[in-house]
Amino acid sequence: MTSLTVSGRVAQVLSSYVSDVFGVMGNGNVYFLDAAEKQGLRFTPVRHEGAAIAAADAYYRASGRLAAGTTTCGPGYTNALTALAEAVQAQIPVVLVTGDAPTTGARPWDVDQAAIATGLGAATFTVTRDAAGAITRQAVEYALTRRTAVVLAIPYDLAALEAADEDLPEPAAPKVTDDVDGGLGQVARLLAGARRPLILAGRGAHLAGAGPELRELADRLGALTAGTALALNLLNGEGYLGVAGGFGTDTAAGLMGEADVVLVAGASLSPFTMRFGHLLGPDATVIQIDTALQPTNPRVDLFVSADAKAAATRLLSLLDREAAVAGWRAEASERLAAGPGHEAGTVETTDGRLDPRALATALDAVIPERRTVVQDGGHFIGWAPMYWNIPRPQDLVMVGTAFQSIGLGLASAVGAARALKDGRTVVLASGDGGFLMGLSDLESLIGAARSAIVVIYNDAAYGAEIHQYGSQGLTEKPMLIPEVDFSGVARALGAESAVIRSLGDLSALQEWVDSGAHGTFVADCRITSSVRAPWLTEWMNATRAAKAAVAG
Ligand SMILES: Cc1ncc(C[n+]2csc(CCOP(=O)(O)OP(=O)(O)O)c2C)c(N)n1
Repeated sequence: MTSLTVSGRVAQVLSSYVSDVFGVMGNGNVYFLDAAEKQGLRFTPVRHEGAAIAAADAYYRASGRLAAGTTTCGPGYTNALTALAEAVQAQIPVVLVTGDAPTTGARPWDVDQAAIATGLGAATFTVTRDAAGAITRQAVEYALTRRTAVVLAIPYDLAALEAADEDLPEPAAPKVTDDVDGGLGQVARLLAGARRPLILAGRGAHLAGAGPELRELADRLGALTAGTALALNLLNGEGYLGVAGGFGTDTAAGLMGEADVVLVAGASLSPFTMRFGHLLGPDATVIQIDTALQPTNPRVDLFVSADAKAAATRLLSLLDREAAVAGWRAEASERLAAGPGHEAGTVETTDGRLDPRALATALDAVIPERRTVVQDGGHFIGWAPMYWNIPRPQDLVMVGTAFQSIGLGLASAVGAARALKDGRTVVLASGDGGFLMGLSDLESLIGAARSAIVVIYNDAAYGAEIHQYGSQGLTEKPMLIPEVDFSGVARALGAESAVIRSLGDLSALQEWVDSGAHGTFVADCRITSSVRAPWLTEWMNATRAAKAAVAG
C-alpha cells in the first residue's frame, strides 16, 4: 500500500464499499473529507448533521447500496444522533465517520461519544494508526452483516498522521448457512393443509430478495398475499390484498382476518401491521419466518429462524406438487371488487381548504410514474401508500418511522436523489411541521436532486397532535403553526414552486412535469385538518382501549 494518512486509509478502505458520503465538514472530519475526495468518493453536503445519516439511510433503502455520513466531533456528532437511532432501530446498515477526542485524552469540550452511541444501540469502532484499514473494514462488515448503523471514529490527533502499512486480506466470503429444515417440514405440512392460506411479507422478505419465491409459493398454494408498508407490492399479482395494517382497505383486512394459516415472512408484526391486534382471526395458525432469533409477536404459533429467500426456496421444494386450494382467491377477488376502496374525499370542505384524500388522488395523476416516494412522519403519512401508485417496495422510503421521528424527510430525499440512477423523480411527502424541522436541507435537496417534487400537506398545524390531543381538550396552542409561505421560501432557495389551494392549481406542477421535471418543485398544498386518517382513528381507538384496560 502507498503511504497514506490515517484519514486516507479510512477513505481508501471505505471506497471499496461505498461511493457516496453525506455530511457537514468541521475540524474533526476535514482530513477525512480531503482524503475521501482523493479516493474518488462523491460528497454531498447537507446543511445540518441531522441529515447526514438520514440521507445515507434513505440512500440504502432506495438502492440497497451502502452509504456513509460524516460529521465533525462534538456538536456535529450530537446533531446526527436522531437519525443514528432510527437507522439502528430500522436495521439499516450505515456508517457514520466522525472525529473524536484525541488519543491523549479528552479536551474540556469533548463528550463521551462512544457511550452516547452505546445508548442508542450503535457500536463504535475507533481507528488506530496501526490498523486504520482493518478497523474500517471491520466496522463496515459489522454494519452490513448485522444490518445496523456503526460509528467509525477518527481521534483528532491521528487524523493527519501517517498510517502504518497494512496488509489487508480480502473480506471473507459470506457464510452460506443452510438453516432450513426442521421447522420448515412442519410449515410445509401446515401450508399444504390450509384452506384459506395467506402469505404476509415484510421488509425482511424484500431485503432477502424473496419476492419471486414467495409469489410462486402463493400461486402453488392458491394463497392470498399481502405486505407491510415496507414491503408494498412485493407480492403483487393474483390474490394480492395490498397493505396489511391501517393503510389497507377494510375489505382486504376482512379477508386477512379469515385466513386459517398465515405465513409471515420477514415481517415483525408490529402493532400497526396487526391493526392493534385485530388483523388476524383468533383461530388462525400463524407461522413466522424471520432472521430474528425468536418470534416477534405473541400470536406466532410456529417460528423458524431463517432467511426468507432460503426458507421460501426450501418450502417450494417441499411442496413440489400443485396443491392450490379452490375458491379462496375467486372469493377474494369478488369481495374486493364489490367492497369499498379508499374514501375518495370531497371537493368542498367546511373550511374551504383541500381534502387531502382528493388532493392525493389528483397528485397521483400528475407526478411522473417513475417515482421514488420519500416520506417524513405525521398524520399525512398514509395518503401516499393509500392513493399513489408505488410499484416496488424500495420506491417507498420512510426514514423515521421505526424511531417515530418527524423531521427527517428532506434529508431522506437528498439521499434517495443521490441513490437513483435511472431517471426517476424523488417525491417527498411531508407535513408542514416536519418540513420546518428539516428546512435547512431544502437547500441540500435543491443542490442534489436531478428531479424532485416536494408535496407539503400544509394544515398550519402539527396535525397528528391536533387529532390525538387537541381532540381531547388539551390546549392546541403548541400544536398550531402559522401558515408559512413555503412557496416563497422554496423560490428563494432556487426551487420552482406553487401554492396549491385548489386542485386546479396543480396545473403549475403539471406544466413543470410536462417540461421535463428537471430540478426541484415544491407544492405547498393548503389542506384541511378536519379529515382524520383511518389509520390514526385505529391507533387512537387502540390507545383509548389500552388506557381503559389499565384504569380497570
Ligand atoms: C423529532 C420529533 N419531534 C416531535 C414529535 C411529535 N410529533 C409526532 S407527529 C407530530 C406532528 C407532525 O406535524 P406535521 O409534520 O405538520 O404533519 P401532520 O401531522 O400535520 O400531517 C409531532 C410534533 C416526533 N414524533 N418527533
